Amino acid sequence: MSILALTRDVSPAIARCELTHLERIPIDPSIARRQHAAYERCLASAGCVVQRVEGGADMPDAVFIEDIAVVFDEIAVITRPGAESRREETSAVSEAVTRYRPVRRVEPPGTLDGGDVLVVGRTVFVGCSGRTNAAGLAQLRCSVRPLGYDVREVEVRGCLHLKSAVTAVSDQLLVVNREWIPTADLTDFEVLDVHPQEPHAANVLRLPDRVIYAAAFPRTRERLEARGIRVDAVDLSELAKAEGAATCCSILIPVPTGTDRLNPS
Ligand code: CIR
Repeated sequence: MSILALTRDVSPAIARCELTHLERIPIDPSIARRQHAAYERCLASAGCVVQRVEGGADMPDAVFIEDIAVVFDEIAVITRPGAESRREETSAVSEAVTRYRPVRRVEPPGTLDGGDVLVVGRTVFVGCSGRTNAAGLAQLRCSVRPLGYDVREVEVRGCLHLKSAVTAVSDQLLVVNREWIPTADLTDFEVLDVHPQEPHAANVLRLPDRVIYAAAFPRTRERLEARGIRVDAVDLSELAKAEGAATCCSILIPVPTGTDRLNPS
């Protein structure tokens, strides 16, 4: 198996991104682009095959590709983002994902952002955030319950997405900011708390042998490393001004080795 990592370039218009919990401050697209390229190199050095989805220059948030598709082993679900400004991001991502999975789509009135969906083994946590509504959650459940996934709703408060508050480092261990989600919703899993001075530190991008992690969280990183987890840190500070984090800049798709090129030669 290989892991294909779909990414999307930083738009020159990123400064016009959606913002929910942050004040708008200037974002330098060239710095954001450099950081994004370093993130892609980090994925490649972890063994992922990085493929950029074309287009999106006029879509300020296109780099945050995670929100556009949720990939399972059996199918992919193309979302209907909660922010209307992001809905045109779906067509190119859908075209890329269709090469690797049968696709289902979230239809109106449903809204769902990929950042609100955390898949851990056969458990699917879905955050009810400002971006994901009950209809979106119900549609996702209809798509994956027949495949044997247990879809659990999680209340999200005070942050953008579920994955701002919790991600998985293994099938047993979750990194969590308890201020933003009730841990009672996470039964059956062990919880590692973010450092209190690092509220945004719950977002790790899980790969088979390591996690990719924002360099801004050294204290929580220590906690991860103390658990024996390999952490590859990357500076995502410019993307963080657009409310982006480690998971949101890629869609990971396990594929049989040899089928991991968008344009096989
Ligand atoms: C937005 O508000 O949609 C973007 N500015 C940031 C999206 C970040 N996505 C994610 O964490 N999954």
